Amino acid sequence: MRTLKIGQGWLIVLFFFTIQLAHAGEQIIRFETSAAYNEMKAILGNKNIINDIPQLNAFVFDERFLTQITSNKFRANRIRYIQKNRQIKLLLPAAAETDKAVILGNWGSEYIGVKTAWKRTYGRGVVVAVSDTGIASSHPDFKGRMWLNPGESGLDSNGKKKTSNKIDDDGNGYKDDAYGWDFGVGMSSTRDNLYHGTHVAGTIAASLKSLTPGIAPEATLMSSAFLDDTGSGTEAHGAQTIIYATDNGAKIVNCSWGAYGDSALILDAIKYAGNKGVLVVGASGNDAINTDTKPHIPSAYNNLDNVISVAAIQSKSGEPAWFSNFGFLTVDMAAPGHLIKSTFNPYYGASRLYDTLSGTSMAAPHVSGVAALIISLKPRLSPKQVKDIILSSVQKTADWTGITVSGGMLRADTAVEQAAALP
Ligand SMILES: [Ca+2]
Ligand SMILES: [Ca+2]
Repeated sequence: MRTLKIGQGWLIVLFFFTIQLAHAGEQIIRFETSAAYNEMKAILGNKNIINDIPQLNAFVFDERFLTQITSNKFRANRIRYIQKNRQIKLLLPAAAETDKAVILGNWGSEYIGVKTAWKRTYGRGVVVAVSDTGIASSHPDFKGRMWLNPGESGLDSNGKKKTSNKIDDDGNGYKDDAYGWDFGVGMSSTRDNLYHGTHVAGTIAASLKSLTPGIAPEATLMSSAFLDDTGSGTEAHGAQTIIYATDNGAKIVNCSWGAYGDSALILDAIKYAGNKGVLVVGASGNDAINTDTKPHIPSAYNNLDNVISVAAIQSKSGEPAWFSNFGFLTVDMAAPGHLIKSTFNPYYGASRLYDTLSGTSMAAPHVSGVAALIISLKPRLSPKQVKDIILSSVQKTADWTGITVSGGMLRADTAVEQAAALP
């Protein structure tokens, strides 16, 4: 991982995401019905099923079984799709930059008018899932902010702690998932495998006492992780982070990751979330390209009512950040994403609690934070209503007209006032 060190120990790191080579020989299959899915599971046997996604009648299997699954026409009729289980990986850009990060402070939250919005709400009562590398939950700025699964905490009937009794006490399919889940390692998510998720989480809901308070500093953070210490994860795990968050009470899922191409499974996971009233916020990607011609997912699924795709604003100038993807059809709006100071994983590298990062990864959580403020005020709003408020309350500018759906930049103050005015 390349980083560039500039004055006072600040690190400037930019994240570029793309799909790498297919994950070694894994395929994802989705069946039309649970009957066909159960039948194929029985035929293949548990030991040959790498990953199981019952909510979508889907599972991951080794591709050496592909012929066995597809050769029977009767079964093939009931297969909705088969796709490779590709790998998603964080990448760094060709060029790093030096800039005056130190003097910018918390420009992002100030720029969108968050202090005015805070007169109405701090986002209390809303669970925001961070689909990422995990969250360094012991960071002091997350005190009281982390989600605790009520069904996996306290004592069981034998007097053992539900957090560690190796029993799926709440029956949600995951043993001891008291602190969310890390799909990459297959256990409860208590740490950040890198530092990316911690930074994103801080922008959403670092506490008011933080040096860098989040946009919704009383919202609750759920870690639904899948990216490892190299920033890699599979498509199936990415889809599962969205499904897990949905099933366990999150109202918003922040996806500061992505890939080029298409993914039937991730699209289905997002639809699953939408049907259960969950909003997905996606980063538009960092390759300075038009994603209308080269779709970047999940952000380019913004034609769905429950997806908002977010580009990055250059620090304070209001212009598109030099790296930000854009798209008249596929990018909804812009938010601060350049030289953003937020919480950092204290266990990564030279210990520090804050750092400054750039990327559309940093822009998306500004929107997730505003969505949390809106839902906190009006919990009954649908994802579409929340999206409509956020897009219709943007500050329109010439810079963003024609290259985004809304033509403008996130406004926390205007969005929250619009929500407050609703019956
Ligand atoms: Ca459980
Ligand atoms: Ca348990």
